Amino acid sequence: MRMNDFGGYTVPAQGLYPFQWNWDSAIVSAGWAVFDEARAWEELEKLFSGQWEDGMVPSIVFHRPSNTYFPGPDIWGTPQKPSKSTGITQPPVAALSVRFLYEHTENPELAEQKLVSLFPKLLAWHRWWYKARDPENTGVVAILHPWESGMDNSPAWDESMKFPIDKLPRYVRCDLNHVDSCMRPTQETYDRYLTLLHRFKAANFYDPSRLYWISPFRVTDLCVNSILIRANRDLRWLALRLEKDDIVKEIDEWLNKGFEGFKQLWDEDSGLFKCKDQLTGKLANAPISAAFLPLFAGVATKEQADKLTHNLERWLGQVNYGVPSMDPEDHRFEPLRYWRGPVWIIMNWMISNGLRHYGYDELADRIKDDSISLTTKAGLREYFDPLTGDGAGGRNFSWTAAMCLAWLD
Ligand code: 9WN
Repeated sequence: MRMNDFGGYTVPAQGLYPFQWNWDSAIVSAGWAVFDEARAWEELEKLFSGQWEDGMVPSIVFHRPSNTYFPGPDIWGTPQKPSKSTGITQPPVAALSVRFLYEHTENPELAEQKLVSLFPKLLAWHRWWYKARDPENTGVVAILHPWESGMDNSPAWDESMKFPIDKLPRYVRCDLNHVDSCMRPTQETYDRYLTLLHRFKAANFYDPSRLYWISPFRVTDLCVNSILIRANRDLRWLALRLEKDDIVKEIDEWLNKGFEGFKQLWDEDSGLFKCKDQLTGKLANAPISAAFLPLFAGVATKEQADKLTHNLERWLGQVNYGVPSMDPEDHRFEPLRYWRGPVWIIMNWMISNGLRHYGYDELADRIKDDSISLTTKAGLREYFDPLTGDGAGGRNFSWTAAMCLAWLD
């Protein structure tokens, strides 16, 4: 963690990801909290220093230049507001972190002060999600770019990513300088990532009131929506601490709408939750590990939870280390390629936490034990092969370190 500390913010991995990433930082702050509380708060403050006026917190804040990642600040070309950043967001984990830090504080006075200053920023971000990404009031929010989900290359986007590729300025990827191409998204996928970026830039520099309507990719993502519901619960808890009754009511409405909204994501045939393409109205035909995150959100019914755990047990029976990011029996399963098979420790934490909440302690323990085995065997890697347990992707990865400190200790 100290090695990846670039001065108030932690890069996910040197070289591969040399800036401040949104949900990485939120998770990393919980790791810092275990041994340096002041630094943990600083991580979140630095992230929110990049918050846009309309409340959005960008997926990456470019505090300092680096030429080891593409696309960097020049390609994004966002207006300086207030730091250089991307023009899209990432899963809203920060409210969970603020609650975690507040509950684990050894310095209540400091925690109170930080809560007072961070709360309005968290609230503005959550309001932004509903205003900019659910203008039709469905109860669930849209992502407009796979990078917003945090699960960039998930098979859940395959159908929705079939829009035509625009003529793009010539570009050179940097990720392949750090990681083998067999683990990363394909060139065609990158061309589509860039097509979206340039279209959003052309829409008056990422104008949030326009992007929802013009994007050829508009999806209800299980990861973002589950985290948002869970973050709403924690924001509500924080609002109660601050005695903000009106805000508690506002959050209750989001939660009630969210419970309703999730109903459309349940696929009874497979016994799994699915992401949904908002433009075609179809559920994505991809059994991915985010299917279990509604347990983390607490929006699955007991019957749904039983079906989910039945599936999860089947998946775990096919691999040596859980939880694979896709059903290992699916023909698209690739144990090493980004979000198409490998295990991520942060996903394991969310799934295991959700299972425990529903009373499936044995399964929750199994996932925790697998996470300990993986990190013990392979180190602090970005993700892991569910068959061999080998580490893959970036090395010395910050959120894996944070998970070891805050969850696997
Ligand atoms: C794009 C930093 C980020 C994570 C994402 C992960 C990966 C970036 C990339 O790395 O995405 O944001 O270039 O592949 O998919 O979840 O936040 O660790």
